[in-house]
Amino acid sequence: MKKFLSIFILLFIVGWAQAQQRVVYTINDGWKFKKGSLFEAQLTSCDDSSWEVINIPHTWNDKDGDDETPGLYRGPAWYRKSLLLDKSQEGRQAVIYFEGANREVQVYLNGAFVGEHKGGYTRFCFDITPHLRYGQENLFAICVNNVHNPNIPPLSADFTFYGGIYRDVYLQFMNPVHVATHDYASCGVYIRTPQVDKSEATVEVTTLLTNQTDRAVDVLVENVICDATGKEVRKTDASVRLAAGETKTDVSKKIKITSPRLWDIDDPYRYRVYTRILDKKRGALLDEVVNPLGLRWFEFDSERGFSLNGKARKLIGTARHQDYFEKGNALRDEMHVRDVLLLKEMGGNFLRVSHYPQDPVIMEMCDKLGIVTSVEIPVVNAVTETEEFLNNSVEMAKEMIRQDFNRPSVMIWGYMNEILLRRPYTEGKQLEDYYRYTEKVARALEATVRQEDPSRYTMMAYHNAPQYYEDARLTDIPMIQGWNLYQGWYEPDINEFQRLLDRAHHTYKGKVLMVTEYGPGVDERLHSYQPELFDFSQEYGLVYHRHYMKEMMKRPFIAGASLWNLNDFYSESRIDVVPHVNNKGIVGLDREHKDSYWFYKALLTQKPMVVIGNREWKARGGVVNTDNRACLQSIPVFSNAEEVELFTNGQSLGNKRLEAGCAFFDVPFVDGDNQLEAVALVDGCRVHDLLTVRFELIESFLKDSQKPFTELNVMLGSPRYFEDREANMLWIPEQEYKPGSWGFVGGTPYRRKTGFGTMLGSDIDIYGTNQNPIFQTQRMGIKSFKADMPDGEYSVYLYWAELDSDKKKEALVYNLGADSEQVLAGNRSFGLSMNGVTVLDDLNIARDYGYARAVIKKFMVTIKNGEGLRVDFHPKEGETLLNAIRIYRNY
Ligand code: GCB
Repeated sequence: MKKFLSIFILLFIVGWAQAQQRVVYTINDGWKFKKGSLFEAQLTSCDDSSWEVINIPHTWNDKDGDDETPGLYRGPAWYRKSLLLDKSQEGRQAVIYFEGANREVQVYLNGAFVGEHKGGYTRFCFDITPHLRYGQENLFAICVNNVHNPNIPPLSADFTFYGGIYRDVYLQFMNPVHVATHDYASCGVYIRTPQVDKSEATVEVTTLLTNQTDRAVDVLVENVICDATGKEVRKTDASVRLAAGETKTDVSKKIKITSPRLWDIDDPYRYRVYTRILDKKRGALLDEVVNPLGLRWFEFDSERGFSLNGKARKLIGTARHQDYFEKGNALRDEMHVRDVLLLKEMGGNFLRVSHYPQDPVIMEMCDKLGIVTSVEIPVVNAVTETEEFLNNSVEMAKEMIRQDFNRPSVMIWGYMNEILLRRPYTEGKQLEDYYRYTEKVARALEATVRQEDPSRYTMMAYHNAPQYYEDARLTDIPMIQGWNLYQGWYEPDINEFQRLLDRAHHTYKGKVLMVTEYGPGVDERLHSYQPELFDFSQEYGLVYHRHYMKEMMKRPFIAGASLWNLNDFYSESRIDVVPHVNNKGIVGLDREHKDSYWFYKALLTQKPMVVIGNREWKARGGVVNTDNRACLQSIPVFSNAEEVELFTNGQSLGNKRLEAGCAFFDVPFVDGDNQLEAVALVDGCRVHDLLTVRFELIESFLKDSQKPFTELNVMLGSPRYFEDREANMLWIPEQEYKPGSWGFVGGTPYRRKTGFGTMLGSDIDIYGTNQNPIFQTQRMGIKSFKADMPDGEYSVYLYWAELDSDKKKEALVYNLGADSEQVLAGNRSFGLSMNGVTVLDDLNIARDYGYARAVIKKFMVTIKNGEGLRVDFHPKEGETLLNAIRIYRNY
């Protein structure tokens, strides 16, 4: 009987205690959604039966902005959800909590206004206790607006401003006496570690307590530090009296932990701090909040760089945008998690969480995996000279800091990125005033950050216009200068990069320097054996990254670097090879690994590895260029070994020494499957990698081939290979015609003029296709294209786009210094004949199809009498042109 009684008492206590725990769950699913500013959509009477049904995370812009319907919807939209809440939580404090919604939000519950929030990247929450009806349906109606608001940063940026509730939404229920949730949506607990070393750490916990009842309560505030296994290590408690309705701060006694296990990059050990509020008299648990505790000390030094727990570490990692292929920014937690895992697997130890605070799971993962972070607010490109802009920016900084205050991974708070990139004035008093206001915002933000959190460093990221920043007096304000550098991309001379680093080191004595951005655009589908600036090839990507890494590693004063960017991301205003996408990721929008990812992995990871590059080049091929009917093409192999051996179809191609993680092998590819195997020895551990490359051998002489002619796809004016992944077909570079073979006669490749010379092809968006690279290069003034293929029935496709407009293209602001100067097109017209027969007399692409539109004409051609194909171009006005040709044998 006694036993039963004690079990009963125990069950009662456990049950009762559990009832007092916070209840937190998402309400993401099955919302009604409609765009527009809808009249009285907050009222129950509004009929939403015809609205779309969506799940959160959600953005309404994920499908916007293709060629035919350019632009993206920026305006208001409504979300509605009717939710029956049972009575289990009745009498408790109820909160609706948003992890992020872009960018102005108003929340209504059962018709009543609950609250509003400005800013698209920080978390926010509202007390909904007075409006909830338990045991009944409750109507949540949320208006979200992503329209431009000059007082809410960012004003402009190289990323898409997706509208929507794009991160999780929760309901939270708690005892009316609880750890406060209303302090900028923080967790209400702030953990400080004023002193940490190997032998001892001091911890101090500040808790914001609130009593939402109408009577005074006496509570006990407990902070229990547990180790990673959950074992209690230290505990403090204090009695606090809270008057009715009072919110009060409790600062714990200093808690000492001897011989602490430190949080480090290689051993990110986390203690846990349980902050509990107990009813003083009855001992009942009223509320409990748990936080990670990482014990570490760190320093940034202007000469020696970064050190963690007394050990010098170079921070090398990436920046990251929260995008995914065709999903915009509305990602599931698991997809965020995957990105941090990618960074860790690569051996990265630093994440620039840019250009805005991101999903809490990102921060959680960085804590867990030992990745040092810098987090920043999205004050990007420009400021508005208003108090409201300044105040909103300061509020965002407070939100960011309080929300991620307890993260051991966070070591830097950032607050401005390239703030003078889009100066609205270029000279005179207006510019001077603008500079003074920008300085005022910077100083206010710096002061806010330092006051909120003196334990971390502050950072601002500049673009390569130091004079602007000096004139605006911004170079001295933050503790760390971050430089976003693109020499060898937006600027021609890659060697200017290291000169700039040395200049900055010399000029800004005493300032900590980081390279907060650097990176070339790389389209996974493009390859080139003559890589050059702005060609978007995987190969130029490697040239660029190898150069930057070599120079940064040589310089201890560079505390760290975050390459731009972990992943490709959407940017509405950007036109490169993939319209509206910034291709500077080392993984693609779908997380496909580009060669540069493997390069970093080989350089950074400690785990033995070898990887054959060009892994994703599935439609691969090339023209026979050896005596024994093979095509010699270079392949990169990445490894952290000293040497690597590569085999092709069982034959060794010999050993090569790896230089900074890479070795290049000339592989004689044969037609069909080629089995490649790379073998290396790393610290006594044998690693190997296998890759089967299906290769399409293209005959040099088309008639007497051992392989009957089937097709030929050639891009004119281009040394690049392009994979059309939709059709699994390969485009190869042009060549000059030789009898028996194929190629162009006459003309020159199109190169656009830029501020510092000419560049391959065009960088404009081509309408009506998503195969931009085929249309962005061309041969101007071409006389003929000849192919000596056997007799038969063929489809011959000719590809064109008019790249020269008579309107000067608006320079893309991110093409820093590389603005195209468009030549006036005039009225280009030419005739076309095939094997002497005129097929077109007056082809004027601009007149008939418009500027920058993909034009493909398919001609049915019979080749007979062994004469091969000859396409002749007859100029009438201006120069002739051809972008690409596809010859396909029907029979
Ligand atoms: C920058 C910006 C970043 C851009 C990047 C680029 O300097 O800070 O937002 O995306 O350049 O790719 O041009």
